Amino acid sequence: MLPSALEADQVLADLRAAGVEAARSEGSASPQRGTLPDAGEAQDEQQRHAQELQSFQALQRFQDTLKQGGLDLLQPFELDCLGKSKIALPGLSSYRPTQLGVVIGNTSALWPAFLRHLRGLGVRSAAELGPDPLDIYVEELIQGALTDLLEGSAIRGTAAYGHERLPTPIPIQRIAEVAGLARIGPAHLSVHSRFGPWFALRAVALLSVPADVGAVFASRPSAAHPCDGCDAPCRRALSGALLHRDVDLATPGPPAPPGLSERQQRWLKVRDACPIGAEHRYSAAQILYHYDGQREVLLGEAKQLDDPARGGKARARKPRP
Ligand code: B12
Repeated sequence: MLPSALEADQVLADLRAAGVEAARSEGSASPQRGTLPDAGEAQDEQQRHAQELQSFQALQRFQDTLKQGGLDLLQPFELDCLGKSKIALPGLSSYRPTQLGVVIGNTSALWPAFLRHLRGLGVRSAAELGPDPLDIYVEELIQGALTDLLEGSAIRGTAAYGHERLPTPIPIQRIAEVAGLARIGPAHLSVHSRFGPWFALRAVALLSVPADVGAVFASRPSAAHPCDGCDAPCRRALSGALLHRDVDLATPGPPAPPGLSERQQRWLKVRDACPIGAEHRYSAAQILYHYDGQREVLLGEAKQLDDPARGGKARARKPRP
């Protein structure tokens, strides 16, 4: 939802006040008392205000488009965090350290949006789909939202995708960590304070606006490590998955969807071992797609697959992280 002009003005005023506060606490020079801005300065100020408002509204639309498409996690951060943590990203050097980065991810909310999209395309058989339809969907959604953002404002921007493996994958889990979205747990899964490991990381956007404009996303960074104080049952599950042993597949826990291969049942145990976010576990169909790459679940079988009484054939395929 776009804010009304009044609401937008108020948020901008708050953002500016926060900026002024930050500048003061950093000890930067404050304006001299008693000096009135001349007409030129007032005009500059007005122009800056209008541009900020435009950026703010364009970012709101960017957020709305991504959320409607199922990318419901947006975490803003100051690009300086990457430099400080020695994290490199393609294109990063053409942005200032004070500018805005956004980590884009999703919870289980992506699945129904993705299925809706495929239904809209009228896809009837798996043969009509490319090898990674979800990655393509995510990329088109983000690229589309980004193009609208750049065309509708003076912002410059780009996005790097977590699924791209060449020349090397971007360290999106470490970026999510420094951005404050989620922390890396003992089983190498990123753990969110609310969703646990039941979310995915999709892309990082770099935008040429001051980082504080990211307040529009209203997503506060989380400082505490959600794994603090946990006795890390995921560790044992991880060694079971890596060594194909050590975990009794019949141990209590949420049932694996019928038809999931034994190898992927072990990987699923790693996520299920986390005590946080179990209520946000993916549906059976989403698990079969992500873990075993079963594409039949995309074509109208999703509802039946979510019924635990239904059986199915195991097909071990390449996982779709
Ligand atoms: C290649 C890959 C894999 C490979 C190998 C991983 C590896 N590095 O050895 C395999 C196929 C094994 C794999 C498995 C899975 N993956 Co994977 N994978 C990736 C991918 C595309 C690249 C990893 C990478 O090289 N990163 C770059 C390096 C530079 O990053 P890094 O910070 O140095 O290292 C991090 C990871 O590499 C990982 N890691 C490092 N060493 C190892 C060793 C093992 C055994 C594992 C599992 C992970 C791991 O942890 C590091 C942070 O602690 C990422 C996306 C991404 N761009 O990161 C997804 C990603 C890490 N995978 C993800 C997932 C969900 C999975 C699976 C559950 C598969 C699935 N079906 O969904 C499993 C099991 C993971 C688990 N721990 O339980 C998610 C994690 C989400 C989350 N909440 O944490 C990611 C972020 C993709 C996504 N779309 O969200 N994955």
